[in-house]
Amino acid sequence: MINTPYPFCNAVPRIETLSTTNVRQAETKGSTVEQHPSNMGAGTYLRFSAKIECMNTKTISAAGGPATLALFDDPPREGRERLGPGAFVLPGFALPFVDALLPAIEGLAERAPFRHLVTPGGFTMSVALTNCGALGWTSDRRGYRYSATDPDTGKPWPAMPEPFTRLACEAASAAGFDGFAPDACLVNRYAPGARLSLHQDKDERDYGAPIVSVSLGMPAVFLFGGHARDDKAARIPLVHGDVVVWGGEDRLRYHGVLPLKDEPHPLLGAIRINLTFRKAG
Ligand code: MD3
Ligand code: FE
Repeated sequence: MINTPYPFCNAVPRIETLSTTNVRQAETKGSTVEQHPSNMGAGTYLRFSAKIECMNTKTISAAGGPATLALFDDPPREGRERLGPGAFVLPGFALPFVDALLPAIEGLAERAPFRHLVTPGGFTMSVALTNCGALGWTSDRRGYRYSATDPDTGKPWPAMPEPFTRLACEAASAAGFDGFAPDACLVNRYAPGARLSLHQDKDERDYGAPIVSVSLGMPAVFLFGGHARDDKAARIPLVHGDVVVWGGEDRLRYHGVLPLKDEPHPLLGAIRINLTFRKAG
């Protein structure tokens, strides 16, 4: 288990203040030491008790010896990849927002905890979820629906944090959908092995608005299918910070997520978080 500073990853934080000598010592003992992502001050490090093997990391030589640099130190990946007439991947678009998103997700999870819902067919979803915004997506034996309240607490879902709304709107604009005003944000949490089988998103009132999806943490392979369940699906690898926008003709395509591999991410550990922004009501 990797320690991360975010309890929604079910891991205990290990944030330490270390001197250069301490860093070297910890590394000799097999720990991986990284600078704390949110600039808590010089000398603040994240200490991982085991070596992390992860894509998106590179080892550099610095004055204090080799150190692992995490994704947020990589050069920004820019541009726009077209998947279909109305579907775009914006690689790394969410990276500048990550420092604001993660504490906000932590706050949401305290008020509306992640849970594994049961589908109308009686299966428990491998993905755990929660919601924020005016409407939240839920499922039980009676069906799928959007609800203004959390069925677990009877209270309204937490408000959509400001950085969520800003990221969703800016991403939609970058993909050519101006004026996106999401009223629902579904937060999906994947552990290794969790998956989402092929489905369409049809519970929203208006299919005219796009859907914006933000990937955080472990990488995933996204399945981008056609308008019939049996159409061949393209496999789209998505990594931490990627944003996908789906609208227009592509809005009702079948899609899903392959079972996640256990490829821990330096910030979130063995977790993938996906934020899905929708205009539901
Ligand atoms: C493609 N979640 O919660 S949204 C979902 O990674 C869901 O957790 C995905 O699918 C996840 O329903 C990412 C991606 C998405 C949403 C709507 C689409 C892809 C789409 C509509 C058409 C085509
Ligand atoms: Fe979906």
